[in-house]
Amino acid sequence: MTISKKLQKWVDECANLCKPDSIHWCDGSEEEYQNMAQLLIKNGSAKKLNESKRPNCYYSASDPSDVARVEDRTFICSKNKDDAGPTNNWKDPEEMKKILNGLFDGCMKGRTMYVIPFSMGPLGSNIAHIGVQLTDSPYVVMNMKIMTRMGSKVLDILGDGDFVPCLHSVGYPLTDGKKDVAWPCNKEKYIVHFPEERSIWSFGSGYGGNALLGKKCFALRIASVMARDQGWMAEHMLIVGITSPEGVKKYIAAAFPSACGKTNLAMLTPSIPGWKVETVGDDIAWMKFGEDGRLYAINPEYGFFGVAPGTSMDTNGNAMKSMEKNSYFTNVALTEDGDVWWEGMTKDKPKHLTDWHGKEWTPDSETPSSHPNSRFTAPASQCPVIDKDWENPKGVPISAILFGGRRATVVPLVNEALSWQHGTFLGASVSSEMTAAAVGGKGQVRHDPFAMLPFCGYHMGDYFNHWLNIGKKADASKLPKIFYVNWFRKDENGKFIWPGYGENIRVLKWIFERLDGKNNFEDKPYGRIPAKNSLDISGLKLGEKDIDKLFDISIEDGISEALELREYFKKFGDKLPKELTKELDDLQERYNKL
Ligand code: SAT
Ligand code: MN
Repeated sequence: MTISKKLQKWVDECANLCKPDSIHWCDGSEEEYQNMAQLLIKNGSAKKLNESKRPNCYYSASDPSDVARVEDRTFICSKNKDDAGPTNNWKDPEEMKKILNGLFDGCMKGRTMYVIPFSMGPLGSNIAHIGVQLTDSPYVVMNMKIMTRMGSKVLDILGDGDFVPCLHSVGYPLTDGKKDVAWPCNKEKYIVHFPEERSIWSFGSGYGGNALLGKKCFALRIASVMARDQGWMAEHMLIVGITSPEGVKKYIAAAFPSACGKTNLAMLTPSIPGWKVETVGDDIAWMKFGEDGRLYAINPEYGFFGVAPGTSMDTNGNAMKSMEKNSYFTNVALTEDGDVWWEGMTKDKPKHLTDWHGKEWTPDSETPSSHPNSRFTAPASQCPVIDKDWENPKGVPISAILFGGRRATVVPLVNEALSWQHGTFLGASVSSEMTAAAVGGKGQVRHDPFAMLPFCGYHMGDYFNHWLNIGKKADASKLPKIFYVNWFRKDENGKFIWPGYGENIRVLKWIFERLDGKNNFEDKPYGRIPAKNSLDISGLKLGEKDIDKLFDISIEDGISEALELREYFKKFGDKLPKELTKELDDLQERYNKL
């Protein structure tokens, strides 16, 4: 292991502050992983699942107060408040450091501090970046091993280069003989980013994006700042390769808010013959221009941290197969024979389970057996349809970008942007019903531009501008085409109209044809939709009326949506690019002409 002076100094400083009993440098070995598991099991924090059912798999249940990202405790501490913008919580960095220094002082007493060197992206790729996370949670070490490339090999590549320092503590010191609990955490939580310093401090939570700092904190919030400064893109997008029956392959990236089906789309099993979908990533895309002027994407992650409930052999067989072994399950239910279960996994509910609270559960129970934001952590390499180029250090060339959200009304099944600028406007206009992935507000429609609302590390108005600049500097003919999709349209009885999942290939097929320049579209004020009979619905139990409903937007609804968006855009003040106002004016004019 090569440890640079800079890294050693930072680790020493953090150890002086956090005062752990010992320090462990993670080498990333399997032996180390199993040692962590034993520690957790001994502490009552984890269980090993039945080896013959789910080899090398572990399970934890969190504290009921620590189950999802805490957006109201997440801060972007840029020097100027204006650089964090109206969509982020902000505090002066010096003031925040004072608070954090207080909280972290002695916070690891009685515990071990683990040093986790990790690479976001294939080791040595010039799109990849390195971080080092310090944590007092063995659960985090295990999950980071699945989610990132981690251990001594990363230090060898790092040398004395730059890394993003990520300091994490569950905030539960074992002082004065205090006994540990199964899921240590703290009522007080702070998920803090210092964009100028490019550093992350996270206190009080052990769950998901709050604690696995390579994911949202680094690969999105800090990386979005790096991307702005260096002319690339860090996006909340899945990446898939789609191959047509003729054997032509194109890659697309797609942005959806958390828990809106990115993992399902990334591993889709096509319902129509001849089409193939292969997975590069299911949550985050880092994209840079290649020498040929096209945008290339890598998946900075190494695993999937997917929502469990609703995942089944029917909805996402590839995810189910990805987690057959070497995986970690959090907040799902346990079966009598030592396996896992969650709502929607099988049609028949098991007669008896232990729910995520550790209580007995039967189908008559009034609460679900698994938390709605319960998760599986599984190695991406285990996905049966992982793309052969998923670890290609150069990335894969992107032909289309999709935006989407959960909207019961007003947003059509699919809609093509007229240009990169119009596509940027569509991205900025994304709104979605909130899900269990964040604490609070479930079901409420909220604006979530580019599905980046909780993840943009700087002023969202500047982010819009960064997107426009990418478009200006590129050769337009080589840029991905942009589309907006909505699988979640409901009818007057509140039922989903579109079957979704594997049937979404039908929409991808139309998109594919549009990328090939086929003229099978019709103009609407908001963009281009499939011309009559050009969406392949053969074999679906949908009538023409249903299809019409999927695209139906009345003039009044369209205009009121535009007016509402104009109101929302005011939030960004002078940072709102004039190009977006122009797109809004044009949209309204197109409606007025009808
Ligand atoms: O941020 S998490 O990784 O906990 C999950 C999500 O919001 O996608
Ligand atoms: Mn996500």
